[in-house]
Amino acid sequence: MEPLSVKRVTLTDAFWTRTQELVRREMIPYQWEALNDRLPDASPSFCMHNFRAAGLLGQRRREQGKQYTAPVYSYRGFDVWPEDPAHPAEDQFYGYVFQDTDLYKWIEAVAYSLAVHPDPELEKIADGAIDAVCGAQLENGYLDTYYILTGMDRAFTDLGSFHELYCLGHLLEAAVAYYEATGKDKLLGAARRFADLVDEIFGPEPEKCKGYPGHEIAEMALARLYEATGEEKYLRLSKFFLDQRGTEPNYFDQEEERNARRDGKPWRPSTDPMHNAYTQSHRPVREQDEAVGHAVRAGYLYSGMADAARLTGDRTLADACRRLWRSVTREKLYITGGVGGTVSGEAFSFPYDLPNDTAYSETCAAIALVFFARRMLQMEARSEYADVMELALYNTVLSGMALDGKSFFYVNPLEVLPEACHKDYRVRHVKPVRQKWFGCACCPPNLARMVGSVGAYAYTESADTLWFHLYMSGSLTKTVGDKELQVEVCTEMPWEGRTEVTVHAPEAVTATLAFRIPGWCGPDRASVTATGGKRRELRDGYLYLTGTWTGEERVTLDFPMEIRVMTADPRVREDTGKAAVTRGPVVYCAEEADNGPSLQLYRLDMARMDRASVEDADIQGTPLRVLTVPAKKLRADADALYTPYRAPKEEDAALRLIPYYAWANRGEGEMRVWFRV
Ligand code: FUB
Ligand code: ZN
Repeated sequence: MEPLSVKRVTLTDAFWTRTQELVRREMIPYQWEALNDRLPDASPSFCMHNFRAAGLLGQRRREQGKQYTAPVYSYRGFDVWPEDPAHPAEDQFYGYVFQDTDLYKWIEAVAYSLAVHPDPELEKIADGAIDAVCGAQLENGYLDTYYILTGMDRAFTDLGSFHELYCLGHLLEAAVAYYEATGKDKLLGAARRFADLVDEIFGPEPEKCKGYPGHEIAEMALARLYEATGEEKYLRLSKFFLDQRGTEPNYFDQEEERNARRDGKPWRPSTDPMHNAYTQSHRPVREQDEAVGHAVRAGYLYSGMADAARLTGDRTLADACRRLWRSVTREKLYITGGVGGTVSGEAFSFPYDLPNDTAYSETCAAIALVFFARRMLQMEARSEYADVMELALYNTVLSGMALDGKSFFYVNPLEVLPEACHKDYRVRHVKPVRQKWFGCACCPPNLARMVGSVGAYAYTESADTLWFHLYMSGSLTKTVGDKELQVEVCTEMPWEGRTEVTVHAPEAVTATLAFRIPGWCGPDRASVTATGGKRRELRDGYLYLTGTWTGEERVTLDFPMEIRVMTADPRVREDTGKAAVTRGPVVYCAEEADNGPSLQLYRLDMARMDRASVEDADIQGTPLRVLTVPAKKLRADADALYTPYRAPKEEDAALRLIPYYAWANRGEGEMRVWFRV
């Protein structure tokens, strides 16, 4: 099954076009300023600075030939910052080793925006940025400003942690997207030249390097490049990286040892059994059955595995994807669709360890989960994949950005006490308000490319079938043989569950439309009516309607959207005896702004839950639905830290709940998703 390109899906959806407009009008221009270090009071990026510095180096080399010697740096750490940020040296690299990727993600976001919203001025800026990227590229195709500026002698010597192949991956993603959106192939050409160089250096042939990316993404990006160009060597390289990962002797261990010797440092093999789990290189990928390690890396790896499984028909790889999917979604997924519960290594913790206040739940990790889910859907249409994709999108992905698109969360906790964020080292990673930018700014441009391409996640297709995974108002054309179905979707998701699909078939077409029955509704409560007597089959969470579509036909989907009080598996220690409130795909939370401080004093009053209500509201001018649910509030009148037990004194109360993604848009305050019941 193939996804539909961004260009093929016209979105008219109130919710998503508003969010995409934020990306177009706010985030893209704002992030361009950030990449050029022009945002006052925000962490500098030095991203464009690095491309320009690398271009300058190339220019000097060309002008001065062999007499030119590049500066040699004694410190070549993982991140480098100028002593005086206002006066960076024009020829030096700054930032994290993967700083280039912030621009690549931005270009990708621009591409999705241009695909549906031509904007010559923005395109000109992006073309200029692409010129800067190409100006930095070495003659042999190499393209990573960190090594170009700090010394090519170390290129490809620290794959485990220095992100070169991660930079390649993001470059490929951006280049394909920009080519598909604009037809311009300058960046694609540069990206292919870097990929070709990597293909010359890495591979199964005896003389080639047996390494693979320390931070995955090249695997899925090479698969995408293969699909865009038809060039099989890119798929082979992706497969090589996947096949190599976790084989013995472990490449990263060998590399560490080599580097220690090179740098005259002591080295001893690690005795930690989880060593290498951080990079998912602890075992060959086909033998992995538990999601471990750095969560973004993991999500990108699993996405690459699913791509390769689909494109090569590799069943053992597909089975590994299914096992890893189960591990993530049955044991390690927050109710908000976030993953990666621990700050230590920005990683998955052990099963059912899902703390709320110390949660990491990085925005990029939720985005990676969306990528993984979409690729599983391309392999097999099972609604559980789309359910999780939808959950992640409407909750943790969107909570990564402010409602005005101008500030961002990296970490997405489920419980916040601002005082703790300021005073307790254990939650130092949790910010009670969104930040303008980050030194390590992986999340904001990732969000821009995710939101900009969201239409491409709603559908997949095969020759005669169109699957509806997410419901968004808009239109598209499905071609079946030499005939067409024009499909129009009208919905109020995520606030109401009724969706009308109108199908225009100028000529009679035999085809199947497959509609996902959302898990939050279930097949027993869903109702689907269709004109024209189609054959109906409910399979793996999709209702398949097959038959001849002719003239104007209509499918009406009704997915009752009720307020649901959800509990967690009792093995999730932090949520035992607690409940969270959801409605449709949206998870709700309480904020101090509506309910006052000390949110821990509230419990949900299940006996009166039938009085819970839904109403339209807005936060900072953004329309949304809020809930009011009956609660009891504990009187906080203890006169000592500890007192003998007595029945709690509670009073009737009501909790006002807002969508989780909209929290922290009204200043600093407490927030909580899980409540005692
Ligand atoms: O290492 C590159 C990116 O920076 C990761 O994906 C994020 O988790 C952050 O560490
Ligand atoms: Zn991130």
